[in-house]
Amino acid sequence: MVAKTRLLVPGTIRDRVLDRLKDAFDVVRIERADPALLARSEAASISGVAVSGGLGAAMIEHLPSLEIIASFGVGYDGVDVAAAAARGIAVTNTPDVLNDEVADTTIGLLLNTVRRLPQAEAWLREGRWVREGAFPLTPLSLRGRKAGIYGLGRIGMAIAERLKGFGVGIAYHTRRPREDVPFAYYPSLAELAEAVDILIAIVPKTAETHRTIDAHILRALGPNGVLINVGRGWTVDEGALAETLGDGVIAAAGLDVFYDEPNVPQALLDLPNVSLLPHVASASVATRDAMADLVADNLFAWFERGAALTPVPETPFVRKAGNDLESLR
Ligand code: A2R
Repeated sequence: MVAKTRLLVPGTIRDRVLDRLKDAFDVVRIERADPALLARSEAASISGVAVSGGLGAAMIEHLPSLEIIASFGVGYDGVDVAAAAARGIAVTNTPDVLNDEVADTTIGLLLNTVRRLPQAEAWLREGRWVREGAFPLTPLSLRGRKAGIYGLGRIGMAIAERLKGFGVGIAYHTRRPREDVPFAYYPSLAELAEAVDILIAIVPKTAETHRTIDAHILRALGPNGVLINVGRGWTVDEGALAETLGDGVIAAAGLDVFYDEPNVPQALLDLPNVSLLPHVASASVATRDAMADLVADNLFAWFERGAALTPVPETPFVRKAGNDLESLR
């Protein structure tokens, strides 16, 4: 009998990934991505990894026969892609299948933030409608606003499509303008913030996007400004945000992501004009199942047909016997 290809799954991952893999592969589980938890002899037999969360250089280094890392999620900042690319190891993510869910959640968070719907529901549930009468009118409204999307990629476009239906203006900032959209392009984030009164961040976590939404950008957004972040907490200076929200420098914020999840700064929790969600943008059963399937399908495609379905741009490799490095570029 031919030995099955061995995969490592460090830490927790959606059961559906394991169910999909268990018959075709020999799956090895360890509690977390820590080289100390996997003997060298066993590590040498691992050809692929399925992971939700992260895989650092030390763990990649520990796996000499590794060919592919299938990461759960569209953001793959937790995987040391440079270390993988240097060894010709393919990294895959789960793009597109979550666009609509994340965009839906973004609109929900925007409405919650502007129209204070969670507070209105709490008002009803606490019996205040009966005792005190109508919930106070919201000072903010979407009417007459202009939204700026920071990151007009796959998810940013799905958000823009939805925003069209709300009758708000749409503008964006990316490093390079897109040829295929009618929206106003701003070559810097500061110029975008100046031009709009809703800023929606949906950029990846990279060295270039670290705390780019700082006091300067928030001041540019202005006193009627609303910040929505559904990308990565890394992108926002949370201290500056809490201060500007408290001082009325901007009007309100809606956040699904935080700098140090699951820890949310007390200064944000204490503010009445911020709507907070526990990183749920893609978190429906249907969408997480689709993401799980794409993790498994990438591993099947690699080992059965020699090419992953959704490799990240930094690792455009195809499989060769003996795992010789070959680039598609
Ligand atoms: O800059 P461009 O032209 O490559 O446009 C990308 C933009 N982007 C940036 N914009 C301004 N300054 C930067 N330093 C910068 N880096 C990237 O972000 C593009 O418009 C967008 C990313 O789009 P996609 O790669 O299609 O990612 P997707 O699927 O929309 O997901 C975005 C992020 C994930 O990386 C996760 O962190 C999060 O959403 O869930």
